[in-house]
Amino acid sequence: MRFIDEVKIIVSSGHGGPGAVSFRREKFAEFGGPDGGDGGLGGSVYFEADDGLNTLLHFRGKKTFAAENGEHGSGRHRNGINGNDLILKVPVGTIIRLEETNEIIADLTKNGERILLAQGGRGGLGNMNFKSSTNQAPRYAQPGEKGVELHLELELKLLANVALIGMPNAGKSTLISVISAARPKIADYPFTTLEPNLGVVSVGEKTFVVADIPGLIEDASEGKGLGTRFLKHIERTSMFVHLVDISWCIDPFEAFESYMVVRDELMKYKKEMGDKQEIICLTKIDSMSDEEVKIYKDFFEQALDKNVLPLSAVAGKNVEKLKKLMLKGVEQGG
Ligand SMILES: Nc1nc2c(ncn2[C@@H]2O[C@H](COP(=O)(O)OP(=O)(O)OP(=O)(O)O)[C@@H](O)[C@H]2O)c(=O)[nH]1
Ligand SMILES: [Mg+2]
Repeated sequence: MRFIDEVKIIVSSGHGGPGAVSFRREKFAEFGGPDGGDGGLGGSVYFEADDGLNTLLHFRGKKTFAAENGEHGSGRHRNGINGNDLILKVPVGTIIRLEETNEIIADLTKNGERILLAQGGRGGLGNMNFKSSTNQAPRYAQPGEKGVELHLELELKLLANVALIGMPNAGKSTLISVISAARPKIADYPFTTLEPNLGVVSVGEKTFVVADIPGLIEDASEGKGLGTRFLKHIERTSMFVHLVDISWCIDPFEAFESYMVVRDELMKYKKEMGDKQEIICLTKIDSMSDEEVKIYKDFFEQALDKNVLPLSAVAGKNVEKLKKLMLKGVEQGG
């Protein structure tokens, strides 16, 4: 399942501070020896892989990232303060290219891996370094070395954290279109989704990736329908959100049966699929009365001994709540 998140940014390391020209002042001598200190080192730019991040979304909206410059040296042999380094966190799996040549200069594959991309400029030497037998009073200090500016392209192949599952027509694509920028084709007949869609969902500062796959039908694991062709793509997600359309059912038994069909197919595909975290949503509740919804909710909760969430993607009912539950599940991993 290919979905690529890309951003272009400019990073620059800090300039080194210039060295100082200064002479010691003493009571009876107008000029003592040279005592100008060195400039501070410019800050460097590092990239660090962090498995708490799932997307490059936090780079959107800002284009340039700079480490601090080193400070000037000063008299009395005082060296300038070094500029702070800048550490930019990126998700594990981020590839960094030079924009101009397309050359890959970093490929961050392990959590905590840190690489130096732009070295800060060296501080210039102060005049205290240039005293010699022929020049007792050098009036010269080095300028600081310039920092480096790099135009970069960051690229991340997204892996889904959450998969939406359910029968055809359950409302999976509608939900992903409401919670993310994904714009899948939606239609009122089974099997509209032919290829999985991925969408990035934000909750406050946090983001995660949701996959919408074609619906699963009975005997999907034996090759019926489209669903299981895509099950391998969602094996690595931390959780499932299982959508059950209750709006068409005659009674809760029928709804529960349709839930079990999907569960069975998942587990026939691979038994471990049944152990993943699962949020169950009863969908399309905008077309039902509260009393009706409650009957279904109670039935499911008693049968499964866990909470289920009534949902309407169209009316926005419990959508925010679902996003928070998803985030919690993603953070717990699984
Ligand atoms: N009333 C109502 N209709 C909905 C809701 N969500 C989806 N629908 C409708 O249900 C139909 C199917 O929705 P989809 O989002 O395409 O369902 P899907 O689960 O992606 O279907 P497949 O891709 O076939 O598996 C469409 O006509 C939607 O407009 C909802 O919250 N309320
Ligand atoms: Mg769909």
